[in-house]
Amino acid sequence: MELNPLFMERCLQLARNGEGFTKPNPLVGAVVVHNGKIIGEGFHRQYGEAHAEVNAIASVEDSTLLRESTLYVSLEPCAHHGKTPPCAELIINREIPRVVVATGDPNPKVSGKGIAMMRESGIEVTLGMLEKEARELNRIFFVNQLYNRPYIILKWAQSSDGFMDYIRKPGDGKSPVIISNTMTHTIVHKFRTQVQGIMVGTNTALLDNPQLTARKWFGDDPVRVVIDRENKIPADASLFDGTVPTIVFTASLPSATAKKEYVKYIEIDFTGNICKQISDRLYDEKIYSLLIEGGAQLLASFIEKEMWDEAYVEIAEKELQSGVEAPAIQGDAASFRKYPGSVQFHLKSKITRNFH
Ligand code: AOF
Ligand code: ZN
Repeated sequence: MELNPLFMERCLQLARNGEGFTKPNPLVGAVVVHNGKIIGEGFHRQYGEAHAEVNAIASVEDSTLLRESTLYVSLEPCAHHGKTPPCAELIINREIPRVVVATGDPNPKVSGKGIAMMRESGIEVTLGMLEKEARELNRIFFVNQLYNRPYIILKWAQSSDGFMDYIRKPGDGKSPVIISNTMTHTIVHKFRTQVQGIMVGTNTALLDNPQLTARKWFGDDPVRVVIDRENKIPADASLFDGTVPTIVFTASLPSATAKKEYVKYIEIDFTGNICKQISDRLYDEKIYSLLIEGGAQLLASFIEKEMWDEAYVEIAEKELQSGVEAPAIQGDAASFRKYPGSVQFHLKSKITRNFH
């Protein structure tokens, strides 16, 4: 029986339909192939709901054909009783004779056990088809499972000559330079739905009074995270409006009366490595992916500590000639996307690196 990578490509395509909804669980797609034709498809739609394999198997109209079919799936079928029963067990019970898997599951509860269970039952298992693509798709999940830390994405927009904004001070009434256009702005909101946390530094919170919500896309808003060493962000700031939970990293907890509803205060030691403390504490809070949107100083700290996985840098064609310098990143742009219809701006996306 010849195996066809196009079927695995279809799995990855299906998996992407879950983008924004499965976090912190992986994006997974599966297809059932009979005599070279797809007779069933499924993907993981929503955190806590049925896994891809379950949906694909359930979608097959004539279930007797399962005994002569091949199941393609983009992640090793699970072997554990989690929110759902083990998929490897389902595959065995439905007597599917062949399974093709893109990549092993890094989750220690599964890791190799799903493959072993199926092989022990006599199923012919092929592992590693489009493995690189499948791991790339679930890079957040892999980093979480392998290194027990959040996946960190840096994001900023800059002029062609490397400035993020004019120099502004709280209270001086100057508006920020608008670098993003409508399209890239919307894309950023889409990114926001794909992460669990979004962070800015104190200056950005004071100067821009951001909401940090994904209101221009559909999906969940990430938890907002802000650094406020001296608790000087005012109570009426948008970050404290209660529409979305907010975490504040501070040097000392505010008095009970100054504490705001919907806000969780976490004390850290500002004389130490704050990036590491933030990463560790957010992971404890089950925030497994973090988008850092500025300002320059906070981004530079994470770059300096080499604590980032990916950077989205939007580069405008116009020059500013002076202002707040954008952080400098050593490394290559893995790809460079120019959006059609975007006359002035490029989104240089994305620079990736290995950080363990
Ligand atoms: C998913 N969707 O399609 C597959 C997953 O808590 P549970 O029961 O949903 O189990 C989550 C784990 O199951 C997850 O960490 C991963 O190891 C494995 N596979 N998860 O959410 C899927 N195939
Ligand atoms: Zn499963």
